[in-house]
Amino acid sequence: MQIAITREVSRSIAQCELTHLSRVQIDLELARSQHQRYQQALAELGCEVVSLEEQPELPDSVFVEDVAIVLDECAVITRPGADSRRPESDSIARKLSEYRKLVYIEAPGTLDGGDVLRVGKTLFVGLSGRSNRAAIDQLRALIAPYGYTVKAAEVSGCLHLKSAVSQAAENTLLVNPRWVNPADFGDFEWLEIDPAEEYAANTLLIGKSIIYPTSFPRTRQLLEQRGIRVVAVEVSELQKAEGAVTCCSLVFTQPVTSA
Ligand code: CIR
Repeated sequence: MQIAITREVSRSIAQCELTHLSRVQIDLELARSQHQRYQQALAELGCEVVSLEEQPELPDSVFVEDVAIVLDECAVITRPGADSRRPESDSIARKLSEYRKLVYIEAPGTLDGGDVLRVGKTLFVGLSGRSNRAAIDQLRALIAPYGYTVKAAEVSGCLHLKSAVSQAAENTLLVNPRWVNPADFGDFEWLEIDPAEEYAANTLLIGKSIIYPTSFPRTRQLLEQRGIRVVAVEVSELQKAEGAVTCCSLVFTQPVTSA
């Protein structure tokens, strides 16, 4: 069974962190209904959605991906690169402790989950404005005992590694080659986004389907031509907060225990 942890959109999302985008008005009600539909897509794809309550004082708290990395053996509680986001960790850690042993990234390390692309036993970690080498070294030491390999990858021009590259199918990565170097990622098949859609490389793979924004029709066509099943969601308001589809959930497998 797959669990997807999500969190309701904060009423203060208009005060979110922005790095590469200019601030434009966010329609809170629309953001919330788009987020509802996103959660519904997760449920339709077989996830049990565990929705945490709103954190009114934490503008970016809907973006739960950034505060943890959930592996089969443990959950790594990150130390987000933006000061305003550090208080998001506590309640996610409490919830995750119901499922996993917790381990922590500590100062001077900073790490956003949006910088971590996990493919099998390999974790690619973006060196971005949010995540640094100290955190990468800590992460490597924390999870090496479980057989994981951690590889650093330079990111430029975007917020997180997964703004630039994400997994679209078992052996296929969707990439914007202007923001990362494909050579850093080994032997995967590559699908390049349509160059007219620079934010199109972030997709959330659940089973054999992907949750994907409606705002990138050209890249969506490329994905579908590869035989990838796309569940399209409208996320315009979350995109204005520099979010995308991976960042709104923490998805992990939980063995079904028999009574
Ligand atoms: C931030 O700048 O931290 C938020 N406004 C957006 C975070 C999006 N997270 C993600 O893509 N993993």
